[in-house]
This record gives sequence, structure tokens and C-alpha cells, in this order.
Amino acid sequence: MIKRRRNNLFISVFALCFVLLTGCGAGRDTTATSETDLESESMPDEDDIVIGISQVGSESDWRTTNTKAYIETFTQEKGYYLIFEDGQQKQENQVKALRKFILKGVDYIVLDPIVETGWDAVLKEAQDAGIPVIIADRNVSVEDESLYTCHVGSDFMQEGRNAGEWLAAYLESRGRGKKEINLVTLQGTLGSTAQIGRTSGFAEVMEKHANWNMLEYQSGDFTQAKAYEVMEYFLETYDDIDVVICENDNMAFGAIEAIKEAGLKLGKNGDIMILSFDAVRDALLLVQKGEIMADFECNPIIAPLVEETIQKLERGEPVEKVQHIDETYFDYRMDIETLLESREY
Ligand code: GYE
Repeated sequence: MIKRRRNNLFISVFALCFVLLTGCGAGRDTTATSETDLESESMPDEDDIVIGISQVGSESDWRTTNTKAYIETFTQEKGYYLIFEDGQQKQENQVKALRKFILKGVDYIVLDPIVETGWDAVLKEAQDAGIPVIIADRNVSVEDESLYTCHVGSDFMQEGRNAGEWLAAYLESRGRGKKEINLVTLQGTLGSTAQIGRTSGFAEVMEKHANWNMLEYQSGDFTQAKAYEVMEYFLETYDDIDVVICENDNMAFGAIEAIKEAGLKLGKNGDIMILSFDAVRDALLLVQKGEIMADFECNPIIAPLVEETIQKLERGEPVEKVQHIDETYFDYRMDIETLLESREY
């Protein structure tokens, strides 16, 4: 019932925007949909579930898979009408997208937030409009947690801890458990849950190892190009880096490029060891070659869980406030070839 009412609202707001845009247009909310949008977007069927997704951007392989899964999951054949907005790595674009969804009266908002803070006001607007908001992938940090329905994504802190524990066990097995180890970290977008969790989870383990020296943290913004530059700087600044922690695979690709160009060798018998997060296909191929020592999985296929949540809400069932996806890790000693045969990403 609620769904149908909202879709009617969606259509009337849609029509209203059209009138405003083609008519006088005076006093138009700058966040209202543009004429081009109206032309390019089809209309939802009356009982479609209308979902507005605000995506971070397209900064990494992980993100490409994450987006693809949303598009493949929320199809019109299955009764969904998807409005997808790419935030291009800017929070202000994401806030605008949310306001556009509210104006259109969508049934659900799915937000993959770039950073954790700064969402209180717009989430309150969604709540006031009666639109449930599902936070997916990274999380938000808001004063009042009732502003969103639930968070569906990874336990980034645990991913960070897994990386630390792996390194500790590995060094121990190589008789380097008590030796001085120099590390640098290529961090993700500062203030994003993926960055905060991975950095702090790893730091928790580091506290137990006084012989690990973290020489420097620098953000590579989750991109290959930025990480390449930061890695070049690290290599110019420090001459004895043992381990590079890359907070995502695309940054590992950039780091590897810079390390190879500097004439250094990667891997267990090389000069530098790389640990990474995500475990996308191209990175696993590098794990197989031993260029990445271990990769801590972050599952990008969140869409089915988001769909399950929406279906529960449609049936009026309660949903868990925090829903974490199961994750594992892969290292150079494992049979990556067999794994890749059945892996989707
Ligand atoms: O690790 C990275 C992407 O938020 C989990 O964002 C996501 C991260 C992922 O750009 O590759």
C-alpha cells in the first residue's frame, strides 16, 4: 500500500518538475531533476519498487563490480525501478542525489557513503519524508542512528586485524618475529569507513609488536594513479621499507608499478612485501605470482543482501541494524587458479 502511494507521489513530483522546467521555472529547487534527466529516464510501472542508489564513484575495480551487481539485481523485470546516481567521489554530489530521491518520492534510498560524517541533515530530510535509507558498503556516523534503517557491508576493522594477524604469523614462520620491520601504509579516502576500519584494525595488532615501525601513512584515495605517486614519494624518502599495506587493490597496482620502476623486487625473497584489501580478480593474479603476499577479501556483491533487506521491509518484517558479509583472505601459498575458476569478481 505504502509503496503504491509513494509511486503516485513519484509520478506527480515528476510531472510537477516537468511543468516547472518547461513552464516558468521560477523558484525551482536547484536539486530538482533536470530536463535532460526527464528525457533520459523512463517512468516506473505503477507497482514497481522505486530505489534511488547514491554510489561513491568509479574509483576502483571493487566499485565497478559493486555497481554492476546493483544494476543486475534491481531490474525492471523483477519489479524494481532504479535511479542510479554516481557521486564522482564528492559528498556534495551524494547529498544532492539524496535530495533528488526525496523530491521524487522514491520508496527506498540506498547510500554507499564516501565518508562517515556529514549526513545528519539530509538523512533527517529522508526520515521526515518517510523514506527508509539503507546504508551499504561504507557506513555513516550520525548522532541519531534511527536516521537510517540498517547498514549492510563489511567489517572493515576485522579486515584490518586479519591483515595484521597474517603478517605476524608470516614473520614468525620466517624467523623474523623479533626483527625490526619497517612499514608504510597507503590509506584509502580519509574518513571513509573502509579506511578507518582497515587502518585501526591493523594498528590494533601493531600495538602488540614493538618491532614494527610504521614509517608513514599517506592517502592514495583508493586510486591507482594517486597510489603510484605516493609510493614514489615513499621510495624516495625511505630506503628500507619491508612491508607496504595497501588499503585496496587498485592502490596495490599503483604501488607495484612504482616499486618495479625503482628496480626493487617484490615478494617473499624480494625487497618489499605487499598486503592488500579487496581481493579482486586482477589482484588475485598478482597473489598467484607472489607480488602481493596476501589479500584480505572485501565482498563487493552487496546488492543481493540489500534486495533481501528491501523485501523484508516490504513484508513488514524487522531487519538487523548491522549486517556484515562473511569474508576471508588469500595468500601466495594458496591454489588461486582453482579459486578463480568459480569466483565472480
Ligand atoms: O575497498 C575500494 C573502494 O568501500 C569497500 O572502496 C569499499 C572500498 C574498496 O574504492 O576498492
